[in-house]
This record gives sequence, structure tokens and C-alpha cells, in this order.
Amino acid sequence: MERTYLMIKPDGVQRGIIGLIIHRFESRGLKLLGLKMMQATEEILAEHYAHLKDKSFFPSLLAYMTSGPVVGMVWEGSQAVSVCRTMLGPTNPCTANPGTIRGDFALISSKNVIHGSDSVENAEKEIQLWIPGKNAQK
Ligand code: IDP
Ligand code: MG
Repeated sequence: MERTYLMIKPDGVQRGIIGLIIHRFESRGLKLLGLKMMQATEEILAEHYAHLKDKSFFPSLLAYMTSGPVVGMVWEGSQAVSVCRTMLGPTNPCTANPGTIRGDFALISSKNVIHGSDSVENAEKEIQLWIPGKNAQK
């Protein structure tokens, strides 16, 4: 069993598709271990997106991610990290297949609806960063 950190971004929350997104992961057979709606701060985003801090789009990424609440979630299942990344689709929704979340609900990278951890190691770091209490379950 593996855990991953998924986060519905402000555009997903504003468009009212939280339930649709959660339904996909539940239908797939993953287990929702925790969920938290919150306002992301620039401090937490600077850590979460540290690998992008030198990119030209970083300031607009911060503005987007703080434009409204996000929904952070911990999901568990067999190969949860890679299974969820496949269900999300690639970063650029233009290249995402229909049937993926980004392929069905998004069109541009700067508003791509959902985040998903890219490795088991990063998943544990992100869970600790966003929903600290969830570590106690491990
Ligand atoms: P990921 O979310 O698919 O893992 P990352 O490369 O980790 O992709 O980038 C994190 C987030 O930064 C993306 O989901 C997207 O919101 C934003 N982003 C990445 N590349 C671009 C870009 O070229 N333009 C605008 N935003 C981008
Ligand atoms: Mg990433």
C-alpha cells in the first residue's frame, strides 16, 4: 500500500467539481484517508513548488494557487502515486487524453485543476507539509 497527496487547485474548487474529482478516485478503488480545505500561503507554496522557483511563471503560479481555497487530500492504494498521476494526465492539459482529469476538465497548464505527488518520497513530504496530522497514521 502506498499513499499520495492530491490537491484540488483553486480553479477546481471555484468550478464546483470537488465531488466529481473525489468520485473518480473512490470509483477506482483508492481510499480517502484525509481531506482539508484551506487557503494556501505563499510560504507553504514556496516549499511545495521549490523545484519551480526560478521559472518565469512562478509568480503567476503563486497568484493562481492563492486565488481561492484548495482541497488537500491523502489517498491510499496499490501504487497510489503512479495510478493517480495517470488519472490526472500530464501537466499541460492540451496534451492530456480524454478520460484523465486534466483531459476532461482543463485546457491550459496555468489552470490545470489538480496536483498529484510525483514520487513516494515527495508524497510523504507533501503530506507532512500540508496535512501534518496524517503522518500519525503511518
Ligand atoms: P505537475 O503539476 O504535473 O507535477 P510541475 O512541473 O510539478 O507539474 O509543475 C507544477 C505546476 O506548475 C503545474 O501543475 C502547473 O500548475 C504549473 N506549471 C508548470 N509548468 C507551467 C507552465 O509552463 N506555465 C504555467 N504554469 C505551469
Ligand atoms: Mg509536480
